[in-house]
This record gives sequence, structure tokens and C-alpha cells, in this order.
Amino acid sequence: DSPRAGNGQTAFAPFARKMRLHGLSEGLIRLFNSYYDEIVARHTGYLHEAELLPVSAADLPHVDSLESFREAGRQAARQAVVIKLNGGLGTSMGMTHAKSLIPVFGEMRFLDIIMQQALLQQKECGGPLPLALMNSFSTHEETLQALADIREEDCRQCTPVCFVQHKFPKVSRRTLQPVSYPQSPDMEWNPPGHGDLYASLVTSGVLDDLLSHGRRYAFVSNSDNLGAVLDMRILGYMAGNELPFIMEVAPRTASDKKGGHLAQHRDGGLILRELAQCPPDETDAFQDIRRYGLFNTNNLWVDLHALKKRIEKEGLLRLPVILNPKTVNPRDKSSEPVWQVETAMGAGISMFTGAQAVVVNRDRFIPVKKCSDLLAVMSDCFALNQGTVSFSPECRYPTPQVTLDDRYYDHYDKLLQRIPYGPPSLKECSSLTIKGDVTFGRNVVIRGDTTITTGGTAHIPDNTELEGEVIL
Ligand code: UPG
Repeated sequence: DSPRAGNGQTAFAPFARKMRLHGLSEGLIRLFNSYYDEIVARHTGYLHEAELLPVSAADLPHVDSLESFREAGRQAARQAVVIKLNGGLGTSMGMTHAKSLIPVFGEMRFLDIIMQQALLQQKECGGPLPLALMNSFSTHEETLQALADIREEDCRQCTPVCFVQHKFPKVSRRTLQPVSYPQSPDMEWNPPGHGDLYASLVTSGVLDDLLSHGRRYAFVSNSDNLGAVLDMRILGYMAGNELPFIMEVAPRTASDKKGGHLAQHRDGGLILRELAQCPPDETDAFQDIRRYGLFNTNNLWVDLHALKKRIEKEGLLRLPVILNPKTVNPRDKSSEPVWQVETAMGAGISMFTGAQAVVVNRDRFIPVKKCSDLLAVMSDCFALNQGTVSFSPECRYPTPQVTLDDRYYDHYDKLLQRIPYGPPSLKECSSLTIKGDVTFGRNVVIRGDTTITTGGTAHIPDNTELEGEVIL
């Protein structure tokens, strides 16, 4: 049972001290204080079923219907900026460094592909198009190093602006006080989620800088989404209609049950619900893809003028809080239980009057979250051409559903050990499930729905073709 913190101000004082000591601004301290008050008041941050209504794709504009805005988009590109969220580590693929530094196509890492995309988009726009990376305290140094190593020629034409997102002190779930972890003081802090973008743009000075250079329309996306490139139609639609905010949403499939879904609040506007905001006894409704048929791709468009005006009036954007229960050392489950205070960028959809959602095709959402996504992306289902990642026209099905055995494929290195000659051909495969420790030889072809099971360790010989239930 966690003790109540008593007088909120007194209880918060140690957080304010700690944050000041680490150079965090008074505005951010006030923002964190308001989130902290919610912890003290025992708010959960949950969005309940009873508050929500589904949204139908038929009621939203589809990107393919926005063709007439393409030219307006080209004009508005002079006022655009591309921002990539680059605060995350590759932990979901067993890596301890910045996720954007994991190779995805041969030697090409997410970061190299982002740089190529930026150069290509500059050509399309016929002029400079700034690229900004929001790093976190965990990814900043190595991202700077990697950018320095990327070919000088590429960087000269497009030098990304890097800014570092804030950090929030972890809150002890026992005492509701700042947690102390002297053996690794960095672990006393957490990145506050990608919702921190709005505050970080302000406190880093990047918002004012972009506006003073005439950059008004920000296209923001996850750095691990290989399909997130500037779309002139959506940009033109935003500029032409003076929209403050657009969320790109896509029809949900069975594999999109975890991301945030779009809904309408019973009080009116559109709203994003992340899995962490769903009460545990309502996850079935959350995952019902027929009820909530659209998910947030996290490709967002923000009018920086509107953001600036809003902040001048009301201070840093206060988003719905997400309380993430963890241990201070995430790898040591016996260490102190903490709350990580986080927010999600897509929550902006309910912060700006007039915000809209646009339905997009799957080619704008090619995420790589786990090794199973990576295997599909590395296979012949996808191709990379000068930064453009596309589905192979020879692919018979939409992206194959790949399910790997986490005991042998949870880490990037383990995956590579099991596909020493590259991934099997998946262009005629609709689903591949691997149960057990399976290594692939050269030129293996998988077709249809295939499940490969082995009790021990199995090697698939060169030139094998597999389909259906395969027991090795
Ligand atoms: N990131 C940061 N800072 C943070 C947390 C994350 O820069 O503090 C970056 C991270 O590097 C990645 C992106 O944000 O590039 C997305 O982060 P992640 O934690 O992987 O979020 P997801 O689980 O992918 O969820 C987001 C949205 C969700 C949406 C989904 C689409 O929250 O609503 O459905 O993206 O992939």
C-alpha cells in the first residue's frame, strides 16, 4: 500500500530540487508537477470504454482522395520540416544502443535510410527541407557520432538538427518520492515518451528557430517506420484547410492490436487510446479490431504556428498522463518499483481544435519493432531504392505474418545467426511461424501458411521449398 503523499507541494519539493539540479526548466517542472498530482490523487490515466465511441474509416478523408492537394503540398513544402523520433533504444530486439543504428537492409541502418529519404525529398521539393531528430539522453551521443561518420557529402546537403528530449525523475511506487539508485544514477530517470516532443521543441529553442526560418508544417514520425516520408497530398490538405493537426491512421489488422487506436470521445472530439491507457479488464474491447478499426501510425502533422500560439496562451502542452509501472532497474525485477511518467505524441489529436485524422495505405506504415518484423523487411517482400522502401510487386499477399520463437530469435544477433545466407524467400508466403531452433540454408522458399516445428535444433538445407505443417 503506497502512503499518501500528504501535502502535494511538500511532497513534490524533492522532485523540483532534483530537476533543477539537472538543469530542467521551471516550465517543465510545473508540467511534471501536474502529472505528479495525478499520481498522488491516485488517478490511473485510464480511458474507459464507457467514455469512447468507435470511428469509421468512411467518415474520414482517405489519402487517395486528396490528389487535388498535391500541387498545394509542393508549394507548402517550402514551409515544411521532417522530424524523426529517435529517443528509443533497440531493447525490443535485444540491443542496448539507439534503435535507429540497427542495420535493416544489408549495412543500411534506419538512420542511413532516413538520411537517404531526406535527400530524395529535398529533390522532390526542389529546395532545402530541414530534417530534425529528437534524441533522448540515451541516444544523443551515439547518434551524433553516427551522423559524423555518415558520408560527408550526404550530411553537407542535409545536416539534421538534433535536439534532446527531457527526462523525468522516476517516482517510487512505495513512497511517491524520487527514487535513488546510486549504483547507476542514470536509471533514476526515464525518457517521458514521445509526447515530450511538444515541450522539447519549445525548451530546446528549435520551435522558435524553425518558425523564424519560415518552417510551419512539421511531419513527425517514428524513426523505426520505414514508410514514413513526406506526402504532398496530406501536406497540401493541411495547408489548404489550415488544419492545426493531422493524425495518419490505417485500418487495423490482427497484428496491430498493441498500437494506439483512434476513437471519438463521447464529449465530442477525436481521441487516441494507447494500450497503457486501457483498464486491464477492458483489453478485449481495446483489441477488438472490428470495433476500433483504425490505429495511429504515429505519422503526425503539426502546424507549428498553432502549437506556438497554444503554448503562449497556456504554457507547455499538458497531455493525458500514462503511468508505466516498472522497476528502477528494468533488468532487475527485485529493484525498487517505480512509476515512469510518460505521454504520447498522438494525444495531440484531442488538444487542438479542428484536429483531423486521415486514412492512409499500408505503405506509409512499415514498422520494425521486433526481429519478426525485421525478417519480413529483410526478405524479398520489400525493396529499398534510394531510401524508398516498397512492397515487392511480386509479393502474393500483404506483408506475411511472421511469428518467431522468442527463445531463439528475440535478439538481432540470434536472428542473424539463424539466417547466415540471408532470409528465406517470403514473397509467396502469407504466414510463417517458427517453433524451436531453426537455421536456414541458402535459397530456401516458404509458401502459403507455413509452420516449422522442431523439438531440438534443425537446419533447413539449401534450395528447400516449404509449405504447410513442417516437423523437423
Ligand atoms: N521515442 C522517443 N522518446 C520516447 C519514447 C519513444 O523518441 O520517450 C521514439 C522511439 O524511438 C520510436 C517512437 O518514438 O521511434 C515510437 O516509440 P515506441 O515506444 O516504439 O512506440 P510504439 O509502441 O510504436 O507506439 C507508437 C504510438 C502508437 C502507435 C504506434 C505505431 O504510441 O499510438 O500506434 O507508435 O507504431
